[in-house]
Amino acid sequence: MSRSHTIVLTAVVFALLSGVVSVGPASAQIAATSSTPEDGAALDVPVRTVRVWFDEAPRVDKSTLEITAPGNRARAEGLHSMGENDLMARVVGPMPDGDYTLTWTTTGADGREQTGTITFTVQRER
Ligand SMILES: [Cu+2]
Repeated sequence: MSRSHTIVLTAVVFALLSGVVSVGPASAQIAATSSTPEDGAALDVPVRTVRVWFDEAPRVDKSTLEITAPGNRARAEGLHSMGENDLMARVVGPMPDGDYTLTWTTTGADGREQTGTITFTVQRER
């Protein structure tokens, strides 16, 4: 290996190492801990409210809860927190049987936006 190759390689290794160091444990990112409905839930009734809990207080003004599904007309409205490190919204509109995705976006104390999804199924008994 030539000397110039060695210098470039050293610079790359140093950049990688300093990147790892800057992601230190002090800058923990907000993460979801649980939800209603639970991720993967199979429900036999439509959902009236959705709620997601986090490992720290989410900033409601920098958060969204959105329900999506093929042909979906259900919407999450009235986003708020119940003061338990949570986001909550009521569900309005029809929710026919189907596979739904609840997408949350929020920002924690570190100011960095995080997002995640919870999926659930509605299948009424016949
Ligand atoms: Cu509430």
